Amino acid sequence: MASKVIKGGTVVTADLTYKADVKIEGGKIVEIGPNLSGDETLDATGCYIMPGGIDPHTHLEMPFMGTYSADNFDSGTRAALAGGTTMVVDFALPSPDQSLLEALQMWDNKSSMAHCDYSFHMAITWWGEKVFNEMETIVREKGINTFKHFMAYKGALMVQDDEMYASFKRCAELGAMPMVHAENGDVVADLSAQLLAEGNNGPEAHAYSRPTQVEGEATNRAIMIADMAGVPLYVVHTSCEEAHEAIRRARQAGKRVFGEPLIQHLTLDESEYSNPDWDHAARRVMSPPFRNKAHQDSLWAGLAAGSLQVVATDHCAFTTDQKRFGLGDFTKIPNGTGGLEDRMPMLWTYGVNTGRITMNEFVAVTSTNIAKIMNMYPKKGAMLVGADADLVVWDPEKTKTISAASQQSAIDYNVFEGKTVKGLPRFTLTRGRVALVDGEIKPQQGHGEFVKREPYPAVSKALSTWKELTAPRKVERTGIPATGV
Ligand code: DUC
Ligand code: ZN
Ligand code: ZN
Ligand code: ZN
Repeated sequence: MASKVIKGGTVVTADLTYKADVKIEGGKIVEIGPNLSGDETLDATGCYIMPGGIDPHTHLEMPFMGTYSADNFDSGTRAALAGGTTMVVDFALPSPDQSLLEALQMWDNKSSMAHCDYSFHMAITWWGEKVFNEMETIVREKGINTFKHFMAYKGALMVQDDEMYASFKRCAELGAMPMVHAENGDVVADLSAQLLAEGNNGPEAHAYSRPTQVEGEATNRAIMIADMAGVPLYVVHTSCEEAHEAIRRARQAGKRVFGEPLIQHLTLDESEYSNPDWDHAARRVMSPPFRNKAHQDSLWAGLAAGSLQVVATDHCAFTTDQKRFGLGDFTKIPNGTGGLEDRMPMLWTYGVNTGRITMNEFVAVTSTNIAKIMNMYPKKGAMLVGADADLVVWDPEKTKTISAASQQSAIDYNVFEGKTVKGLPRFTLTRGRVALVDGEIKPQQGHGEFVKREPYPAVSKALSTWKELTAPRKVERTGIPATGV
């Protein structure tokens, strides 16, 4: 088998920085040490050799708000590799009443185009005996151990508290982890209607309809429900201090709760929505919306302190034409922004180069922590012999100005347009295959493989049946006081 050696660089892991070469064979790391040789050499002089990024939160070719997100597993995973990300975890999203297994089949079909490895979370978009039963197959046979719940998008994806509690309990039995999109969907619906009635229909009203209290309340509610169900909880796109505070408090009390800021919320703020150009503002409409600087500071502090563990993108890209579905009514602007290609360079530029986080913390929050939380470590996220050779050779001196004109994503703009980043991949390797050389993508559709993720041993409980779950609990009393005398 032909071998490769990445030579002359500095290895950076979540906890160590040291000079070493890295040897790869059969798609795996086979040796790490000084003076290695192999059939092919990749020059890493002046570079850092790090585990490739993992984006735990993408929506590729997802049916949503009357359309499909514009990046599919082809353009989406090319974008990932161009920015040093070597794996994505995408959300399989059943439509109302669609079975989980049918939705999974759709995602299986779409993902055959992937250029890098991928896994899935399963969304719980409705609740019933069929979903309850299928969850077992999803976890035990399909290798998916995370279930997403939308607390917003009333009338579409939103689940009620009783459904969420039942689903969380089912997760506990199966050794799976629930995830939540934490926004109070009832309040959002009410505020949206009020804003529209007042004639406030532009993209800025999207942000007014989703204040930080909406997110703080839902985050806290989900944490308490998870605690009662006896499961850990993963809170996606944590964007504000109120939500961060709830996560911090829970962790301090010994609850296993994880928080995931997005690179967009860390680096872009609410002033984007007051741009006089409708397209500019609408292109940045996502949920939760961008916040003010004080909330950004809270998120950065959380990454440094460890109260927030992960940086993701929620990559859900729509073209300008798609965004214009919401001209005259902000509630019809498809929610979502891109970021897959820019997450790592933006986080390096605004995090490492500014001293907010260290290089080792960068590896932790873009890769290693994610692999551990999603139960795929050390196959992924590790610089260890035997781990998959998903690697990035990072040139800290390389710069570029982000522009839609040169991106892999299929959309016609970039929310980071014009920002100059310093720190970019020289090489990106996916299971030993070189997929990026100095900014040039070497695509191979279908190279990506599905990564199975096992249940979490820490939470498995005895399985119940639907009947047991729904049966009222009754106490047999021996003493009943007499009445009427
Ligand atoms: N938020 C978005 O902005 N897009 C996709 C789904 C979501 O929760
Ligand atoms: Zn969401
Ligand atoms: Zn603009
Ligand atoms: Zn999302």
